[in-house]
Amino acid sequence: MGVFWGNWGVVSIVVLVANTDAAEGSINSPQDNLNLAGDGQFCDAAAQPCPGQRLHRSKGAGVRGAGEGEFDWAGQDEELAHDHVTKDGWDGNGYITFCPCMGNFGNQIEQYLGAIALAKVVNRTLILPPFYHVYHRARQLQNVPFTDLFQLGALRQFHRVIPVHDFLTILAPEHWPAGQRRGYAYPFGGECSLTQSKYFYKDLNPPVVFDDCVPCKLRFDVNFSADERAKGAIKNLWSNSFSPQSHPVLAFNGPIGIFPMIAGNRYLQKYLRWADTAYFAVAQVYISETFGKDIWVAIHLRNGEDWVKACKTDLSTLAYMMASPQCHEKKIGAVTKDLCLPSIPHMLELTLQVFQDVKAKHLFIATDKHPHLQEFRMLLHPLGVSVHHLNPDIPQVDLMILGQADFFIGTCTSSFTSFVKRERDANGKPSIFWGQEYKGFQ
Ligand SMILES: Nc1nc2c(ncn2[C@@H]2O[C@H](COP(=O)(O)OP(=O)(O)O)[C@@H](O)[C@H]2O)c(=O)[nH]1
Ligand SMILES: *[C@@H]1O[C@H](CO)[C@@H](O)[C@H](O)[C@H]1NC(C)=O
Ligand SMILES: *[C@@H]1O[C@H](CO)[C@@H](O)[C@H](O)[C@H]1NC(C)=O
Ligand SMILES: [Mg+2]
Repeated sequence: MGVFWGNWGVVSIVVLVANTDAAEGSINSPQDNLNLAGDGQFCDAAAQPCPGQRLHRSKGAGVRGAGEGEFDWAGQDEELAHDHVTKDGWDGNGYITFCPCMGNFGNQIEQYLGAIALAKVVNRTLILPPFYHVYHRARQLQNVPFTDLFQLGALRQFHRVIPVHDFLTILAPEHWPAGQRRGYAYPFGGECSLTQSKYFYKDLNPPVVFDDCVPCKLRFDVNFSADERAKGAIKNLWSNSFSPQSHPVLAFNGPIGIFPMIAGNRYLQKYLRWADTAYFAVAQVYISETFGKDIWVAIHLRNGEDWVKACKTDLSTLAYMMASPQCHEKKIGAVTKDLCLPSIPHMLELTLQVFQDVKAKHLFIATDKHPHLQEFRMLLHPLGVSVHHLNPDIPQVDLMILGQADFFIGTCTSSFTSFVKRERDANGKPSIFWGQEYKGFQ
């Protein structure tokens, strides 16, 4: 069934953390192994498109996931991968879109997955909004198109989607003309305001101006693993309130999926496949040059100032915190300090247990702030294990790498970790979390 927004105490923590995320863009940790800093080859701050520069590689050339996931998307089905939308291709069942404008990348992806689930159930085409922002070493990238990071065709295996730019340039002029555009808002605090969306949609290309604002009271998410009857009830409620005839385009001013996302929708991650970009190539080259055919363990350390502050909350009163439902049941007292911000002794102890067990040759450390290289090297060099840290130009490269490790240790409360965990689950790769007793990777 749908889950209503509730538990305002927890929601307000999420908002607090999302706001402080803005300060964490600069990643100052030292580099190791591969020097990408200032390398204009991958992302020239002055040039477009960025970061989604395409590689012109031959069909099926070693794209991630080949033979691992449920489908091998490499170079398949050009029909699905490209837009052949014409102005006659209007979907009579209507469209839905949103602004993924809460929090950072991990949060935005969860909002995206919630939106994908809802679009599927209400059977409207999802207009794919750009990511609100993506951090880059040189500058913050605003409104990064979905297709700069992910494959269109993979998502189309699940549902009808269209990039917002195509929608606005091909379909909107005739079917959703200026002067008839309504924005939709969840009534936070009872107000229907388009301030936020005006800001967001005005930055689209072409920009969207709304003439009207419609409050939406259907404040719940779809649980994709729920039964068809429950999903049918949601569909009916939505179609009765917003028929495609009178509400052809539901353009929301904010996220339409809750955070943290509903567990039943996590598997939808398998339809998010990294696009074949220069960034993806950086990750692949790094992996093959650093690890070769050896077994390697990857860890995610979330420890920037915003995180340290968030984890100072009185955890004992919370049933869950931020992304923590990914690693435990929601119950009071379940969030411990080591789940949120693991201590160095705990991290070293768990890492040692893992290396004694899995006999890997390398450790890869991804972090928003402190990689603790010295500590991990002192621990692992005696075992003949080498320790690596990349500090890439954009955090997505770390995600690409973390997803492919043989073993992964993540931060339970972090949605950056959640991305990795969901992707690894989809590919049958094992993961564990800091702050939990080590019981092996089975
Ligand atoms: N490069 C890099 N950046 C990270 C890492 N962990 C966190 N970040 C940055 O910090 C942000 C954290 O925000 P978010 O993705 O919403 O995840 P959450 O705050 O941990 O739930 C990320 O989007 C990145 O910009 C990491 O391991 N590597
Ligand atoms: C969903 O929408 C598509 C496209 O408009 C349509 O072809 C299909 O019949 C719809 N499915 C249902 C179950 O209504
Ligand atoms: C989602 O649906 C499944 C199957 O009906 C159920 O087991 C699960 O508890 C639901 N989860 C949520 C968060 O509603
Ligand atoms: Mg965040």
